Amino acid sequence: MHVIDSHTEGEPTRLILAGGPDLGSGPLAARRKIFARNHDWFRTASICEPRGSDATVGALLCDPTDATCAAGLIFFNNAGYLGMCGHASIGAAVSLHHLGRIGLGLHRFETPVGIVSVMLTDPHTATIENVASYRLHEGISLAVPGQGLVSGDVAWGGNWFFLSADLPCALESRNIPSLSSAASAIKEALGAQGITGREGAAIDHVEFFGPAHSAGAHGRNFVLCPGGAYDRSPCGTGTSAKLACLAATGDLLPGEVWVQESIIGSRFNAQYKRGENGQVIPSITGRAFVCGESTLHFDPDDPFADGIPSALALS
Ligand code: PYC
Repeated sequence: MHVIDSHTEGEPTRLILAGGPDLGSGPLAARRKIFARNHDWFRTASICEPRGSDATVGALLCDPTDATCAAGLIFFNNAGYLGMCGHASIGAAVSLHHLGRIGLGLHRFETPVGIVSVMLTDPHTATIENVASYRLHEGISLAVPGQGLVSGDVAWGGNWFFLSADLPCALESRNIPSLSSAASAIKEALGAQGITGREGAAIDHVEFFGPAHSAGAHGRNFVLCPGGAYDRSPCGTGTSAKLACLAATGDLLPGEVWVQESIIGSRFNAQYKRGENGQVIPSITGRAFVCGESTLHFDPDDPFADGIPSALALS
């Protein structure tokens, strides 16, 4: 299996170039179902330990069904499958450019939740125009064991998010373990109390937000991804969900720039334009760097050939 690794503002992406499972040529959402049903071992084998890490997001490069798209991408992590992934779309664009497969300029990628466009402005910088994003619920009060009542919004940014400014501790990198366990308790409480996204979809990302630490940024976040890893980047879909909430309250106007800082201090520049039915179309700009290109080996005698699922994904 041939892969290229990059990180986008600190968050790793492994783009699978060749050697993936045959998923047919249907719509990407259908191919993702076939992937999950028949080839899930491939997900853990390619991105979990010992070949990857809990933080690694996989992007399987597929032929798009839409001829205007440069590529199809199916995203996955240590716990399962993602709808869209902002940082990995930026990572994939930079990696495909590094390989000489796409040039600078505008490209379209097909994903299981829709088409996104990517403007590669230099070999490291890309702006994705994400799928339409919106706030579904405002100011939900959630009873969370050990934390009391936590208030937050539910929003779609290509994945489902619960966004809260009720912080269990300061948004500092030294607090990542406490932020992770508080966010994970919130996720469990959402499930237990039947609070979901549209059509009963699980809210599988939790985002805390608060004031920025560095000059020029507008906010800092901490995002817990499904599977228990935190996003090292400001999270493309999480920033999109945040823009949808800011647009809903009138705190950010179309075209105004929102600089989102991550828990490790990396940044995305974000803005939105109005979409249909009160939705917003977010644009997220970030930098990615290629950090490796390799061939993964799968020895039939290796007891961990299919990867070691993360303890959190198992719990
Ligand atoms: O950038 O959208 C994102 C993302 C989702 C999960 C990890 N990163």
